[in-house]
Amino acid sequence: MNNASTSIQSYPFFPQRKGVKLTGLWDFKFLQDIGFDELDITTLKYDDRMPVPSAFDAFPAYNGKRGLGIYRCFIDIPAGTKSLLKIGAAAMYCKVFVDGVQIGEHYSAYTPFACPIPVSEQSSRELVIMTCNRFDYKKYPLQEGFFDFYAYGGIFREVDLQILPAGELFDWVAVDTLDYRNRRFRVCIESSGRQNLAVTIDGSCQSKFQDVVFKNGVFTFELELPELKCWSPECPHLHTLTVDNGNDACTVRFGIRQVWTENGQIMLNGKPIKLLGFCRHEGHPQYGPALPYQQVLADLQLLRNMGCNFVRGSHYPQDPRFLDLCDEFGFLVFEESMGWGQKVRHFEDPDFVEAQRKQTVEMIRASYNHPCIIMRGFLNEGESAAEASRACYESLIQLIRSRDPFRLVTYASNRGMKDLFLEQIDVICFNIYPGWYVVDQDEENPLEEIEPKIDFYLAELKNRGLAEKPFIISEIGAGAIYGWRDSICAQWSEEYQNEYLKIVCRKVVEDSRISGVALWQFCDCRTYRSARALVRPRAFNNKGVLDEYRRPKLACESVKKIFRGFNPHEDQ
Ligand code: ADA
Repeated sequence: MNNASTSIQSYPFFPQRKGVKLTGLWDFKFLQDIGFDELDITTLKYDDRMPVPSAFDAFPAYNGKRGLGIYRCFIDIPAGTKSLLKIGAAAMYCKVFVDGVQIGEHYSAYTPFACPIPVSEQSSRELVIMTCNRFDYKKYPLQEGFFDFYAYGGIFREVDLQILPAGELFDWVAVDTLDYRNRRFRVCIESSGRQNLAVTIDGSCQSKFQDVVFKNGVFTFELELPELKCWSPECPHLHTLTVDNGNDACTVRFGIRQVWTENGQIMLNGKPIKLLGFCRHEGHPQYGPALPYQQVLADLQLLRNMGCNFVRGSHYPQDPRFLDLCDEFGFLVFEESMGWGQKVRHFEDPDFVEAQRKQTVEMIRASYNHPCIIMRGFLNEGESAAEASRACYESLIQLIRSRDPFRLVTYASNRGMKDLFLEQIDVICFNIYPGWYVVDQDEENPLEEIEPKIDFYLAELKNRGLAEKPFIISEIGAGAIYGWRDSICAQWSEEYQNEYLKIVCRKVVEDSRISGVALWQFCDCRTYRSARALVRPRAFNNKGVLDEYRRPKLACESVKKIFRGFNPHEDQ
């Protein structure tokens, strides 16, 4: 890790704005029987307290309950001043009220949003965030009960209050590497108006930026600073850029790195990389997805210890604190939007497509400057073998390419060679479970299925003319119940999972046609409360190499040995 780049500040950061993190205990009320649009919050009596951030239904009093989780606190905003509320994630959907008046609503569990707070002559203001964890496709089509991970509710991520200075403000700052060799990069600044800009990189004032263009509320200019260091997994150098108009300022952190594909490989700053890692859900039995910072850090330490350089954030955008740490530790990330096994009926529904597009834009804007993110994906295991899905898939591919042209685009497919849209993406990602979900249930040695199946896909992709695209196994794994040891190495034993993952990991590191793997999965996660759990003992997805408390199963050591033994840059 590169000490010079580490920081306790999270980004973007607005040094001129007075701000408060609204973390801490809020008043709380849970209501099971009342509708999301029926409640009059002005008469509500709060009878409990709940921390922010939190998943309220991870707490014993509300475990497994579905309804409204209403959080309230009082905030101080100087009279007559403009302010902005930034909400990291409020799940599954929410309404925001200040002094009893609705100021915003949001329908996406894991993406951030902002609400301007109306100016008032009163300085003490009542802030209420009403979350709802009830499935309601009409309101919130992005998340449904058939998804194989538990849908929690609450304010999962931090809430920030920013007091805004009068005058022109910065909305968003983006930095893109144009050429890593001479450290040339482009800066785009969304601003509420044209002003003179001062630009600082790593604390030194820059005078060499020229040709500033201001068009449609966006400043654009390029900088070339050969003295800057590049970002890579081995040396994750990070830099800060501050823009200042004398009134407002914004600091972002970025890395100089370029990613592209060439001859079936993923290239990072001109070197081929093999991605070795896991799919990771944000979850813990005690906290749900609102993980304490300590746990986020511990997860990354565990991944690093297993020799991983890659994480797939399944199946929704991950916590920005996690992404900040991935930047600092040098992890490579596949970020994906919320999606799981959606069908043609979804893709034919314009409201669904619109909700997908909206969350995609929110995801991209939130994580744009993280060098760790090298690819973006969407619609995990959607019905990508049907012609009727084409319009939705194409619309999301184009949207990502237009909003984030410097990253790779993909989606995790479980349709194998029947998938219709592989030609349109940069990296082929297949979720496959040979040797676990077997075709022949009488087969006594299902582990023997694994390698031939992977070879089959590689050969078929080549026949289809897709060998030029990097191939990643975006999911593969086997369930193991923690502590269940078995001398005949039967399914659900730690032994079976261990043997399974040894075969997979060896194959991935040895076969140059495979650009990477995201093993399914990092740790066990809570899933269905319905009879769907009949294939999920304990109602957990047990394919973690750690259990839900991060206790290691047998396979951890084997994965570690194989991943750590592999050094992709050894002979270069
Ligand atoms: C799918 C899905 C995962 C998980 C996995 C499994 O591939 O993408 O979320 O459900 O299957 O364990 O079967």
